[in-house]
Amino acid sequence: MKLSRIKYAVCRKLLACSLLFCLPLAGCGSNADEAQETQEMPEENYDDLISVGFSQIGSESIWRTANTESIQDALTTENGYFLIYSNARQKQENQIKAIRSFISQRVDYIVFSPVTENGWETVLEEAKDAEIPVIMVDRRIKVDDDSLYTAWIGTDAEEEGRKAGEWLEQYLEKEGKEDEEVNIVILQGTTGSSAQTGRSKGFDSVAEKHDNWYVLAHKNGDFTTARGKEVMAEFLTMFKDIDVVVSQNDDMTLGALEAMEEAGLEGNGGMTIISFDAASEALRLVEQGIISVDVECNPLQGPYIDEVIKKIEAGEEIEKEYIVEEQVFTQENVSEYLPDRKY
Ligand code: GYE
Repeated sequence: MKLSRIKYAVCRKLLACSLLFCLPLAGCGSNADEAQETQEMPEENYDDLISVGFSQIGSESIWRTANTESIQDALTTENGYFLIYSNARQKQENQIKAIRSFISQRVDYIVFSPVTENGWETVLEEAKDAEIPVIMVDRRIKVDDDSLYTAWIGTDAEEEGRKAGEWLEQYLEKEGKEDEEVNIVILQGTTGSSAQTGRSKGFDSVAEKHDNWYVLAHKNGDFTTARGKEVMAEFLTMFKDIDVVVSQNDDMTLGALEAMEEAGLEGNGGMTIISFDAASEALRLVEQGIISVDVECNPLQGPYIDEVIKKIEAGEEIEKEYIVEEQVFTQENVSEYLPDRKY
C-alpha cells in the first residue's frame, strides 16, 4: 500500500499541476450539492506537502462542524499538508464523486467520513488500484474486504448506545421505578449510518432485557435540529404518555425541546431526555437538569489523522482501528468539564 518516496514526489507534482488547472474551475464548476475547497496554494515547496483529499458528510450538526474544524486545524500547510476539503451535503453520490476527483488529482491520501455503511466497494477499489491510502474517520462502512481501506479512526457507536441504556437502567433503579411501565420514543440519526445503527443496537441490547420498557416509536430525524423538532412534534400528538426520549444527537434534542415548548410544555415536559454527542450547548442543559444524560461522542479526530499519516510516511506500523475515548455526562459531573469544552 505504501508508495515509494519517488512516487510520492511525482504524484505531488502531478497534483500541483492538476490543481493549478482545476482551481479556477472549482468555483464555477461546483454545484450547490458538492462544495470543494482547497487551501490557498502555497507559493513554494508544495512538492514537499502531503496532499489529502477529505470528503466530509456535510454540516448537519454541531458535532460535524467541530469534526471538520479539528481536521482542518490538524492538516494545515504549516504542519506539512495540502488539504482539499469537500462537503457532500449528506449525499453518498457526492462523496463518491469527490473521492473520484481526489483519485484523478492523484492525492497522497484520501480521508473520508462515510455517510452510510453500504455501497463503497467500487470507489474504494478504484482508490486501491490507484495505490492511494484511504483513512476513514468517524463512521464505519460494511465491506467484506478490509484491505479496501488503510485505517479507521472513530468512535464506538454501539458502546455509546449501550451506555445510554445502562444509564437508564441505573436511573430507574435509583428512583425505585425499575418495575414501572416505561414508555420510550427514539429520534434516530440518518438511517443506515453507523452512528444510527450502532447507537440503536447498543440501546436495544439493554432495552430487550426489560419487559416493562416499551419503545412506542422510532423515527429518522436525520441528526438535524429541524427534523428533530418535526419528529418530536409528531410524537407529542401521537402519544400522551412519554416517559423517556432517546435522541441520537444533541441537535435533534435541541429540536425536540423546541417542539415541547411549542406544545406548551415547560422544560423537558417531565420526560427523561437521553442525548448523544455532548456539545457544550447541550451540556449546559444537562447542568440545568433539562437533559438527563449526554453520552459523549468525540469529534476532535484531526490529531489522530495527522498521527496516522505521519506514521505511514515514516514507514512505521499503524493500527487498523483507532477508537477515540469518550465519557458520560450527567448533572453530577458536567460542571467541571463545561469551562474547557472545545465544542
Ligand atoms: O453524533 C452527529 C452527526 O457520525 C458520530 O453524526 C457522528 C454523528 C454525530 O452529525 O451529531
